[in-house]
Amino acid sequence: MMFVTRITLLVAIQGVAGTLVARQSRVDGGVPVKIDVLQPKNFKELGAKRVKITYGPLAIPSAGDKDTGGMITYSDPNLVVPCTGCFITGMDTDLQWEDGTTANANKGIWLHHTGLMNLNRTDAGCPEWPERIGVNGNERSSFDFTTKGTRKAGYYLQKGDQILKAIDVMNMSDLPRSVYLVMEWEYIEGTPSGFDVVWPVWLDARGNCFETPLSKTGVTEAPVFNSTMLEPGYTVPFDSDLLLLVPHIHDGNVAQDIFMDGKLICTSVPAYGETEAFVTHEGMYGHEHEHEEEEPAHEHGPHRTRKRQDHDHESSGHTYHVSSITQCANIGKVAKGSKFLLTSYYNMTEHKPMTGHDGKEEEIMAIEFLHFARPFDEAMKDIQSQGKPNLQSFVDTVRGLDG
Ligand SMILES: [Cu+2]
Repeated sequence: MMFVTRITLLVAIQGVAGTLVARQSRVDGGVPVKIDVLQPKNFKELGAKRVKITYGPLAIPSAGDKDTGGMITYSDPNLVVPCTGCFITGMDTDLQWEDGTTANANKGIWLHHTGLMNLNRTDAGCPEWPERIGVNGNERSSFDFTTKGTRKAGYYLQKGDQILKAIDVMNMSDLPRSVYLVMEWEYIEGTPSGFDVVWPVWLDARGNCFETPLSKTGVTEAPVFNSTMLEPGYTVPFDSDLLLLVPHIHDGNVAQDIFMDGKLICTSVPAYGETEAFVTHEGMYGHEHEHEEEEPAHEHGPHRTRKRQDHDHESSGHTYHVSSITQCANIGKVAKGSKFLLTSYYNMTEHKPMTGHDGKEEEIMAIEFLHFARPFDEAMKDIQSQGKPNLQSFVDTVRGLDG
């Protein structure tokens, strides 16, 4: 039933909006959910809870669909969250089939991006925009603000907070597909004593408000190049604790460095093709193609950037995609006025970049989420003094980048 509704809505949006970004369509509205209760991983003694929320089905057109090319964005401006007036202590994200198994590149499905925003707060780096809480891609990073239960911290959701989630999914197969975005949320209700508020900052080579075109962030030439955030970077306006750093990059990345006042504080390194789910085969019609059922099994050994020497992926017809990336936790005290910059390293000779349906290479990304921990009272005072964010300003900026 929902499937039919969504297709109808999609057609309606495409009919009305002649200004849609080519080969990408948007579907706005509430996504149906299913909620399962799980065992919490940390702070069970403090009443922590864990739920799995399955968002979907999300109908993804085939790669051959002329309007979308198989790329679609679902945007839910009123996401079902597990609680309000609570600390979100952990988030895990996956894309799955109806039977709960992982939907991934080996089957022609790609979690291009998924981002969370709080529409009731303003962003730390770009105060005109709503607060960017986190971004994830096909690497499906885990966000654990408690560092395995060693830190009392979480993202505080207030009553009345409105959370927007955008989900970009790409279908590389010639069949339309139906997938589910699955999030596991861990949380503690109320305001347990001693818990710090996680304050997210989106650090980006493109600048705090995406003011620098990617082409201006390069300090060396493709295919082996850097993307570096230009001055002034991001300056933190309060004393705090730097709790967790989570990067987001694209295929081709080999490392990402974060600098505080010129000093290297974190290096993240991606791994490629750790499981078969993250390996595609070059296929027909110019698209990467899933295994045929009758095709004999291939051996897909792990290909980790941090260990690999050889570059055999192209000759063998396999493409190894980023399957995880390392994070940094518990960096320590950060003084007000500390300045953060980032450099991301790409090697498109060693790792094949993702290709879009227009046949062009996908743009790179160089993003790092800095999660600062702040005392509850201080953080709430700052939240209460914020103005109203402008979602349209963010949407317009992102659309401008796509075009
Ligand atoms: Cu991305």
